[in-house]
Amino acid sequence: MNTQRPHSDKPIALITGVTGQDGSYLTELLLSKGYEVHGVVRRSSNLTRSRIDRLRADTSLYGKSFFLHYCNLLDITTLRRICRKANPTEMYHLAGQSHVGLSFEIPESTCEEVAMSTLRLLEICRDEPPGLRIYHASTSEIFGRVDKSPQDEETPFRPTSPYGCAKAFATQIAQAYREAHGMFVCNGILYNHESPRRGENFVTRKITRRVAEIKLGFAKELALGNVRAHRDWGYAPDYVEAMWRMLQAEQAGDYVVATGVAHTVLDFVQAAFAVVGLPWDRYLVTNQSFIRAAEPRCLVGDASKIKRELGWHPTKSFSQIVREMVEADMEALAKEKSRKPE
Ligand code: G4F
Repeated sequence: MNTQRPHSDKPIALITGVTGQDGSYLTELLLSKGYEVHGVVRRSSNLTRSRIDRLRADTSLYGKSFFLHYCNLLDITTLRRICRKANPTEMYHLAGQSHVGLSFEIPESTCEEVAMSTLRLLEICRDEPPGLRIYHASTSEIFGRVDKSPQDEETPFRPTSPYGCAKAFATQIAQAYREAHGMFVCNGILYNHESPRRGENFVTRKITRRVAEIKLGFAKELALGNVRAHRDWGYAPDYVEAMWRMLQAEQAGDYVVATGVAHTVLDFVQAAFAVVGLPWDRYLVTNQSFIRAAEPRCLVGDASKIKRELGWHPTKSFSQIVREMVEADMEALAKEKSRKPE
């Protein structure tokens, strides 16, 4: 079936990975813009106390302009059915195993989820009526062993992890479908982006959570791996704005989304301890088990293209992001403590 897309008076978005940091911010952004939003949720996702809990509990939204559908990304028949039912004008593909370190432990399932699921989703979209716009969540990890900084859309792919390899495939297959089938598919090549909603197994949130625990007397040390690694850390709500802008462009393309400023993990540690007024060197220890088999070189992005063509700009500095995350963790921990009986 490949008939014309029926006219709808409001834009409709389908989001895979809706319960994640980015999925939750994107849902809020799209709802605020008047979209009908359909989220695809893995059966195992913990939906109670999840990042979209507030939206699910809002009876003026849930079941009216916000809908959830259960589906594993490998269940392609169900995914196709959901797509038919939701009839989206925009598809945001964010789902998949996203922890780089873990991808060395579970490379096959990472590649299945990240690479093959993107291909399968593109195949579904190819059979949809024309006009569907697709966003694929690519990543700076595709650049890996870089020989120049900052990187841009022309930088060659030299991934260093199973995750990076899977994303490189997914990015290239999205480009191939854009060229071969004329589909509107954008790759957002996003550098690290953080917020209080970041998962606790990523280094920034691990640091801010542990700093709050140390400050409030629940922990004694912060154990990390390679603190010399460089990353270009931005603010997650800015990055979902970039995703949306890509799908409003006249033409589909690939865009680097980054701040252009690199910091080390140690910079982040120092900034986080400074927020609570504690000396970082008293608490930081190295744990070899967090050191990865391989690391990319200095990842820092040149976002000139998206700034020039789509008017996107980052709104928060490194130190503002660190402060917001530490303060949010302090507040959440203090609340948890007041709820627990002594
Ligand atoms: O926070 P991370 O785990 O993020 P990483 O590996 O850069 O990946 C994140 O950003 C990518 C780019 O947007 C995404 F594609 C990906 O899905 C994910 O969102 O690690 C950052 C750095 C690494 O160099 C790591 O080796 O921190 C170093 N690190 C040092 N100690 C640690 C730790 N990372 C973690 N997770 N835990 C540690 O204890």
